[in-house]
Amino acid sequence: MQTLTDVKTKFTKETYLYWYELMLLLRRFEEKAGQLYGMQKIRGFCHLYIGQEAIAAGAMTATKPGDKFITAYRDHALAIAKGISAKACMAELYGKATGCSKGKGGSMHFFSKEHGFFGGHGIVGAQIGTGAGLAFAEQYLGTDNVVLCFFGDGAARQGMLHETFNMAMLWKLPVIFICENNHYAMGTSVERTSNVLDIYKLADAYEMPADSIDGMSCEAVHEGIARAVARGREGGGPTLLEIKTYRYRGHSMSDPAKYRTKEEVEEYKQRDPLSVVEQTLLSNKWAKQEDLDAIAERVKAEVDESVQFAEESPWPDDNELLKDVYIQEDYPFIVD
Ligand SMILES: Cc1ncc(C[n+]2csc(CCOP(=O)(O)OP(=O)(O)O)c2C)c(N)n1
Ligand SMILES: [Mg+2]
Repeated sequence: MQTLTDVKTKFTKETYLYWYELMLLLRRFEEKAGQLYGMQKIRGFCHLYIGQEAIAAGAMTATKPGDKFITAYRDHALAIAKGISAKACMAELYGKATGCSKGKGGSMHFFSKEHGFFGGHGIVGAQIGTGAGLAFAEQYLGTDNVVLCFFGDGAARQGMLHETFNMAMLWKLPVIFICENNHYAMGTSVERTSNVLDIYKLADAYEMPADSIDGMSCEAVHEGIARAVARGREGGGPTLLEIKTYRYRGHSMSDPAKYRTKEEVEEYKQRDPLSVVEQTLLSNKWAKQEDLDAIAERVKAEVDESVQFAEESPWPDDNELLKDVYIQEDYPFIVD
């Protein structure tokens, strides 16, 4: 895969090839995870990102490696995009010791400080406050890194959002709040939870810059995030981006999908970002079908290897149970 420095800022052949391979990997990884869940190789919760991949793709080309990401439980794609290997992610889904959270987090709690990926959070909206905390750390340390703090349309209804928006604006923290509006919180549509249907307008109350973005377009996502990132790096403070997207699959693995029509799902699939980027590559003659087939082969091999790795990896040791789970035995501030 190309390095990100090759594909930044301008939308060139390289940019589209990067987006294509990344989104194909994210989709194939999750399709495989869905199958493995059906085979009970993966247990517990599992929320797929399929359909929302353009957000991960645009976010990656609009940021640099030092920037931090934090998100909710629908976290596989953003974790892989940020550079955690498919192997470490699949092993985490299996609950194996080689997983990115040592097999103790599972699907909802991917984590790698080394890759700047700070979870994976199961409590709806909790990561909004934590994201601002990460941004405070960057500001305090004097870096020019920004934090991309992702959350859903349902999370926008949590009180945490309002407290965090106030403090983030007060302190001009380098955080970009990204509401991935996929139109539903489990089975409840945005229309059924709020009078304000344009979520980005919530920023007005805090005089926070905000934008509404088409989340089925990698270009639009890139441009929107890049603008917010530039402001954040220069000390201009936070931005709220509402990125309108769609998940093709159910909320989690058991979802009868009675709350939406097949036609609605099909309508979004017509604008599938993976197909759009594929068409852009072919119609501009930036890639031939055999080039795309070679990418697909490479991606398939990466996903297959991740499954083999997860299968062959050991379970966590019993004595790992109480490690890394809040405080350590040798935590220096315990007084009894
Ligand atoms: C505080 C809290 N309340 C309720 C839940 C149960 N719950 C899990 S996911 C979810 C829906 C959230 O939807 P949204 O924020 O739109 O994210 P999406 O699943 O669409 O990505 C709810 C209510 C929870 N995990 N945490
Ligand atoms: Mg949602």
